[in-house]
Amino acid sequence: MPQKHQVVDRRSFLSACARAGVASALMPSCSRVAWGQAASSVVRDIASDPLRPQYHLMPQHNWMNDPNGPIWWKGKYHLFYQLNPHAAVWGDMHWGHAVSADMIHWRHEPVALAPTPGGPDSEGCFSGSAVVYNGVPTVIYTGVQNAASKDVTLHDAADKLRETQMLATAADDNLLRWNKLETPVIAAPPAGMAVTGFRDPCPWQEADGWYLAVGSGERGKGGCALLYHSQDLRHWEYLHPLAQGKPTGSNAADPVDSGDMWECPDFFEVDGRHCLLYSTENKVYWTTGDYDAREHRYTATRQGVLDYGSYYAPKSFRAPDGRRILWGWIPEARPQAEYAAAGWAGAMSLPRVLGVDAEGQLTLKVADEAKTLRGAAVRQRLKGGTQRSRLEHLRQEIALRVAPQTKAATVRLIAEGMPVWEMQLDLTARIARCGERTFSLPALKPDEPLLRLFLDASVIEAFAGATQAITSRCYAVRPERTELEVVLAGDGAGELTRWPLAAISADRLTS
Ligand code: DQQ
Repeated sequence: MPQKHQVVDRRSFLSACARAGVASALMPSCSRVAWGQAASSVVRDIASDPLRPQYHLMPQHNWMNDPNGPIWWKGKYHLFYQLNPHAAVWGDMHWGHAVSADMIHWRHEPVALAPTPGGPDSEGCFSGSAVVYNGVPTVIYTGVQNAASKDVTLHDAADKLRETQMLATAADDNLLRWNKLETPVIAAPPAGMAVTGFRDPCPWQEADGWYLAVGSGERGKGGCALLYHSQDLRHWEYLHPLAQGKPTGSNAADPVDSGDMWECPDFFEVDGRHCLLYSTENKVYWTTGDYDAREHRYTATRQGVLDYGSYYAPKSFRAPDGRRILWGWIPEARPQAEYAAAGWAGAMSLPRVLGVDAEGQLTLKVADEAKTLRGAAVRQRLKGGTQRSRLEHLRQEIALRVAPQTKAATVRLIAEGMPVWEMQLDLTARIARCGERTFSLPALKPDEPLLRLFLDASVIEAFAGATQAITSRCYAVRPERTELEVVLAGDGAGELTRWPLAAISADRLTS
């Protein structure tokens, strides 16, 4: 299979390439930075690139990674994200900004946060979160800067940086202008702790003030999320680890690769249960468990992998109707030279609604807002054997339901006669295989699709039942020459429903 599930090694192409070609950003800390004015030839190439997704949020060009600070404010959804405004490779992190009425159609706004020369975020505004404090949208994020080795908290093959937690407040209700505090609100990790990293703050409010989890790890002890407490978001007291992994004994150059550093902790309550997500080892783990709100201790009782494919660093928020919505970064899985040349890299997943079932299992489902993209449904009755249909374009939602006697199903995308993506579902052993990944299949509720696919050019978000997800990148699909093949074993039967989906912008630049 040409399909590959691979999460980009973010730091292997870190500063060197991004900063080499890029003059350091001389930007006031809270100015509106215009970007996105790429040369028209570049825009033309990007707009006509058949591999570029058409209904997933992406910057108009250049590099995107983690979702940052999703928030509902004054009737609109705001989503920020890690952006390199200068090139389609990781580096010189800014916060890009997009605004939406429905979480599907977006308007790009100017850069929200840019590194301040000479400031604690001079080398980048890393990931963080948004909350409303005293009626003012406020973001807490990680600033990185070069520093003396005693202050360095981010050590990996490419970087030696000091990470501090920074705060900025919105200066207007459109969240276009932000005022940064000049000094960090948390300037160093807990005294005496040999951390493997210190970033990606996640704040929440409780009866006695604000709490904050920071992604970290302790040498010899494993990855963890460090817990802080504050009354005003500006002065923080360290309490203890909110959750602690296990030592791995690894000497990996990047502690994230071995699980010794947890990135992007996300802690929240949903369906009456507490849930902690964190990203490490190129995966996103979910845990559900018990939170002792007096002692502020969290005990995970169940855990799993949130998405088995190209999906990383997710961040959730509470929508005004109470739904817990998760955004995640869909990295590229092709060589850097290819995506750098393409002029765009990274996409935002569709919004996923999270839940926790009675057994403590995390559930996820694409938000119903995505149904607004649907064209007329095409339904096909399936019987045992192979059935193929031609896709008129590469924007499709596909739902496969199978009758109880069906023992196995295979779903394939075929481009120019060759299989380019495949999911095998063994309904007897209750196992799914997709590329190199294998995962268990959940029991289905009556009439629940076995498989739901969202194909968008080179992105395929796939969901098996209510609990399993795998996001693939497939660069071998061809518009108008891609077919969908379903093979049902023996006496299998089922139904395939397919909806062509609309692009979210007329100019193919998701703007
Ligand atoms: N991406 C950010 C970090 C975070 C990582 C930097 C996860 O804040 O740890 O771009 O992808």
